[in-house]
Amino acid sequence: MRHASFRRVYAYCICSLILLAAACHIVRAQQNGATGTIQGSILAPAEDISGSFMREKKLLHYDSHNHAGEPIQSYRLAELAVVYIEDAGVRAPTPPPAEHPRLNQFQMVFRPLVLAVSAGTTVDFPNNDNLFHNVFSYSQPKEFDLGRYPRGDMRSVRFDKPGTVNVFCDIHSYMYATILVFDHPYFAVCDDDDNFAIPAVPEGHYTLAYWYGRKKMESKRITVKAGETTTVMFQ
Ligand SMILES: [Cu+2]
Repeated sequence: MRHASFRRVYAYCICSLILLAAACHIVRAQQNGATGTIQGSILAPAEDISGSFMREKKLLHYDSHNHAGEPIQSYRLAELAVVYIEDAGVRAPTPPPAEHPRLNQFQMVFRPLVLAVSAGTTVDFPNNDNLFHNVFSYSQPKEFDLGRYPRGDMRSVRFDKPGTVNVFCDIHSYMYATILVFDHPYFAVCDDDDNFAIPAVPEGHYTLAYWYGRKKMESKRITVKAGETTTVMFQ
């Protein structure tokens, strides 16, 4: 019995030392400027998620409430795809952006569909539709309910804890978006040419994940070396 318990303590100590060594390595790499770049591209799924989603849900409600004749905007890739390191291993908080990122309510959907922010960032939720919307979340990193508010109003939420926050509207049950909150700066939104770049990543081994639309699609083990560029393709 005592022997088994000793083994558990021994294993715990070894694991702690490994994690500590990894964290120290990243901090040292940051201090030394021993960083590399991750860059690459994604191949968006053949299914047009934004097109099918909008046809299925939004058109039912859009015409009677909104700007007559205005074409419905599909999501751009930058509103759908985020690439990020899952296991940065140590907190590397970054100052929140001077300008609050926005999760718009426009044409009966949240835009973007996925929003990536650093912990400590305040996100604005403007209502740009000709009817009331609501914004709420029951997710563990941040529970909130902004109530119902009309066109032209905007409410804000600060996200301090890292994690995945699922956001809904209690009036339109299909309205949904995801806010990914990170306690490190190693994430990037894909541009409209399918490319992404994450600069100044401390050298080391990581898991790089790719989120598209409503879910994580794929993750890959990668190695970042100082002064080098690691190229990653997701499809
Ligand atoms: Cu709504």
